[in-house]
Amino acid sequence: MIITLGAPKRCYKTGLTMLARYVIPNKQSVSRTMDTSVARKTNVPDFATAYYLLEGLKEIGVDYLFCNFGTDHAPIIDEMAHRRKRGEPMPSVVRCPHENTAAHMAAGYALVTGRGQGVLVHVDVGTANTANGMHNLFRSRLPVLLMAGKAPYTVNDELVGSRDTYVHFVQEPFDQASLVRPYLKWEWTLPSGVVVKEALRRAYSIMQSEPRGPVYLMMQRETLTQHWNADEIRRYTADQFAATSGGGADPQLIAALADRLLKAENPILITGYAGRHEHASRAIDALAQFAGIAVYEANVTNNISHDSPCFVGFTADDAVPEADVGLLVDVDVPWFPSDVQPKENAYWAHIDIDTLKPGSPMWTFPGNMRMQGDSGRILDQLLEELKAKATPRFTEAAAARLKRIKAARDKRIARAAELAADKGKPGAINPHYLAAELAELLDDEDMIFNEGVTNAPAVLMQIPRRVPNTTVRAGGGGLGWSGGTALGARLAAPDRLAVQICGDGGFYFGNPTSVFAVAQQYKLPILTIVMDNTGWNAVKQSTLRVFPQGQAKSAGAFEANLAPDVHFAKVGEAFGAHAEEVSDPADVPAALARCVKEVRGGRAAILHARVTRL
Ligand SMILES: Cc1ncc(C[n+]2csc(CCOP(=O)(O)OP(=O)(O)O)c2C)c(N)n1
Ligand SMILES: [Mg+2]
Repeated sequence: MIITLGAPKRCYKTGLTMLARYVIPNKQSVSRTMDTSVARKTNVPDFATAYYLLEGLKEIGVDYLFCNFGTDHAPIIDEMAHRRKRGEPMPSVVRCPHENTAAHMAAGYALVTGRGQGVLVHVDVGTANTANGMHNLFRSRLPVLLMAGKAPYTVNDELVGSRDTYVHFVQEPFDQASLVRPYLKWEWTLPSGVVVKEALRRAYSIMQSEPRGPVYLMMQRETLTQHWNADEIRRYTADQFAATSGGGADPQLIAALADRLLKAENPILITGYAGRHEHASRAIDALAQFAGIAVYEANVTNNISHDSPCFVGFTADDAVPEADVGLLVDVDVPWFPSDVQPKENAYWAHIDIDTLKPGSPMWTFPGNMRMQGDSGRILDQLLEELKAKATPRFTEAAAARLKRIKAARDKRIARAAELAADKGKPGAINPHYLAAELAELLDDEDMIFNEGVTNAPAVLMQIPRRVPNTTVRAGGGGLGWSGGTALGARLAAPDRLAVQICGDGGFYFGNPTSVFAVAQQYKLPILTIVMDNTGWNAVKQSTLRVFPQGQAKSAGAFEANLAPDVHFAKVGEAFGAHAEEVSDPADVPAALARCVKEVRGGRAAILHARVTRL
């Protein structure tokens, strides 16, 4: 059998592809050459698994593959060329010099469209480089289909794709998926090309089902080069193999919660990521206005219009100890229990697409009642019930609460204006002022990727948003996400400005050469603003929180300072971006305006701002 198979495979390698494309050494070819009882039609086109992989990806709705290639992808690369030559559909390829860019581009794309895309990386090493991204996607509940090769399993040239280079012998760990497993909803190694489309449909259904998240498919070269007749590969259509969406709630629970709200004196609502869905945003606003509920964002994304009369701010610390009925809506960390504790007998209702938080070993925020599902639908049900039950006394009380909420709103807005009025000094621009100036230049639909770390609150306070999901933070804590995410969002929404705001530390983490390379090569202009405070302020602040009078403080040694006198803008310049460095607060408005103009005109821009030092 080995002799029979050997000859055609070598022809394949030396260029007689037509012959080899029909006689490929796998179990199926064996059946044919051995003339066994399994009848195969010979007049049906026959292609490699990689061909069906690309076709299947397009069929499930993967329009983009964010790729960082290696030896494992030879069969895919060859089939890409075949499909392109024949004009057959397949996902567009975006080559990313670093996997961190690829993973986060998929995040940005999914954030805007709701659809997970493909990230194709090199065996274990490429997978390891996506771990930070997978952490962020998982914690942000964003779908992505991560794919990687695996080292070939044949070493003696038995099959097309056998090991043929050094790295194939050193790139097979015992458990490749373990590199990203904590952040996965599903993983599999493709066992045979005959199920490739079924596997893709399964992967897609899982990543798109709520709560969404990453899935991981591994593939060996020998599997990708197997040939199958077209009629052996079943299609799994979206119509028939749908993903699971979040549903509404049990009417009995809704009725019970409405009764609580009818009697509440001081109800509040805290949300973190409900704004991912526009209808949830509308539902929160409508319920809050009807019932006089103060809304706080425990920020991942902005969730309701900051113009809403019920939106009070980004921390509920003052309100939590006073609230008698609280709604936690799509939120991971509503407050820090070390800072604030809820009132003893308060009633908390937890409405979330992910009430269990199974990805977190510890999660102990209160929930006298928990309703898992689509928060928009559940809040619509609740509002309907409340309207049916509302008494004049309730309506009066709600109106009185709205007045109190307005006072809290006005106070917050005045405080923000006060903070922005101080422009800072040369070499120490006040981040509040910078953010407020940026706000002047943005349209409602423009998107901000806020990786400002200790300056993130300034961005939140000074750039009020009207459209939900237009200021975003990663649900995870892996720094280096904002550049790639901005690129992916820009790809999905070419008419909207995508602004990456990061600290100097975050800029390093984001593999900026890779980000600017993609911006240049694929004409994806983004605006990058680096708030450079000369190091890791978060690290310094954390040390001070734990040891307010510690040795690090006495010595002034926080292990937080980074290289001084760097010129970050030159990184962008190297890739054709418009580049500016700004130190004097007086120069901020004009510099920002020039950068925004460049980006709107089609060229990436970077503004390195020297802000208040840590
Ligand atoms: C990948 C990764 N490594 C390390 C950290 C730990 N960390 C959290 S904040 C921070 C400092 C970030 O510095 P910068 O972006 O300049 O923001 P700043 O703290 O100065 O506001 C670090 C190192 C992290 N969150 N992610
Ligand atoms: Mg910093």
